[in-house]
Amino acid sequence: MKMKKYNAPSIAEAMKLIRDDLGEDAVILNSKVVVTKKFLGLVKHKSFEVVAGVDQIEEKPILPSLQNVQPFSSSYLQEQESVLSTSNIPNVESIKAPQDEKSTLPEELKKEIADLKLIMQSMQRMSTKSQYPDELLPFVDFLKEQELGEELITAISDELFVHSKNSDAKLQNLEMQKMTQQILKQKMEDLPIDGLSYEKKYINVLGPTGVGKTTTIAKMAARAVLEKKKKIGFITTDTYRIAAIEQLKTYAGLLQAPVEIVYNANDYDEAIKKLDHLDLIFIDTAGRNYKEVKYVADLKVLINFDEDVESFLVLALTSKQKDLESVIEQFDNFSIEKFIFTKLDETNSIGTMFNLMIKYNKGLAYYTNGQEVPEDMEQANLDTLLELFFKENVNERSS
Ligand SMILES: Nc1nc2c(ncn2[C@@H]2O[C@H](COP(=O)(O)OP(=O)(O)OP(=O)(O)O)[C@@H](O)[C@H]2O)c(=O)[nH]1
Ligand SMILES: [Mg+2]
Repeated sequence: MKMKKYNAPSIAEAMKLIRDDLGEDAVILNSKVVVTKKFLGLVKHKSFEVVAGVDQIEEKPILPSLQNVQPFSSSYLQEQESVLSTSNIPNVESIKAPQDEKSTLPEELKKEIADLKLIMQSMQRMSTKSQYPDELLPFVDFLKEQELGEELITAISDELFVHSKNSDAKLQNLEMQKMTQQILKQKMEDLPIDGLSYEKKYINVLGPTGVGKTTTIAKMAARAVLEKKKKIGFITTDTYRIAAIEQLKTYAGLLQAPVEIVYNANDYDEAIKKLDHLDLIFIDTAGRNYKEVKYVADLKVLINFDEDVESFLVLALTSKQKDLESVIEQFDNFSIEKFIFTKLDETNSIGTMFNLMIKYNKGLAYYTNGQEVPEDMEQANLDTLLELFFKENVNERSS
């Protein structure tokens, strides 16, 4: 058996090196994580060392004698070249049988081409799927269904792979869950994950149209009054729609709290003075298309973002991750420490929460799971979030 040692930053990359070097019949004999330290041990670099081997077999020519074979026409070759150049992994289905050579090709060669096509199809399947052992694949698929980001999935799968190679027993689902939770925990443990700090007087709630800003403010305000016995008030800058003001006034009425409506920066200063005697002031903002740069700039002029303000960006989990990323980037220069995710009850996959928090280094204050005020909201907690990730259905998640 021919044996070789490979070193790569991820298992996927190591597998590629092995396949390229030793071929598809190579087997993994051993693997381990290697941590190297640089700069007096301050910087740690992780890589994977994989030992692979392959039985050496006598090479036999695959194709029969090609003496009588006519070459393919240059137009056919050009056509196939353009198919291959459009993607890294060629789509085998798109490689057509040569039309004009049909009559001149010997039967034997036609059969060889058909066989080659089958081999390529199976290689294509292998290259996309089986870089991990079979026992890991359903779990990797689950992570994908949860819409966890590709980088996170690779990091998790690599660790599981190394663990499975180094243990005699088959990895059980529960064990894989625990390891995944541990990996995500390591990546998130420095993020601020909890509810309102109750240390700042002003609470700004920002975000795109219809995500649940006003409803979430009502939920937070109700809890501040009922659970923390705080004296609260509201300011709304959403003066574009009568219904929006009425919506906030209804909630304020139930909590017997004052509401100030603010049209410009002067009104804002007045409102602040009027509500100065209160413990907490919740500021509701207009839902506007976040792509309107002017709206985001106007917000900055109107609302105070000084040190006595806690600002939250509200994002609905029913939106596409790419769109949520644009929103986050649009609000980049507002000092937002924590997200609030809404409409968890309307989705089955919550990987997006983890992706965004890790990518943008932001914490989480609450996630909401329904329209009822104040009950349909959970204060964020890292361990609960990690448990939630593996709960099977939305009803359990909403409890
Ligand atoms: N299913 C579900 N619906 C929610 C949730 N939170 C809010 N909603 C609903 O979403 C709709 C919009 O909520 P609002 O609170 O008015 O949203 P908004 O961000 O203030 O909207 P604009 O002020 O128009 O930008 C309402 O019908 C809410 O009841 C939630 O967690 N789950
Ligand atoms: Mg609103």
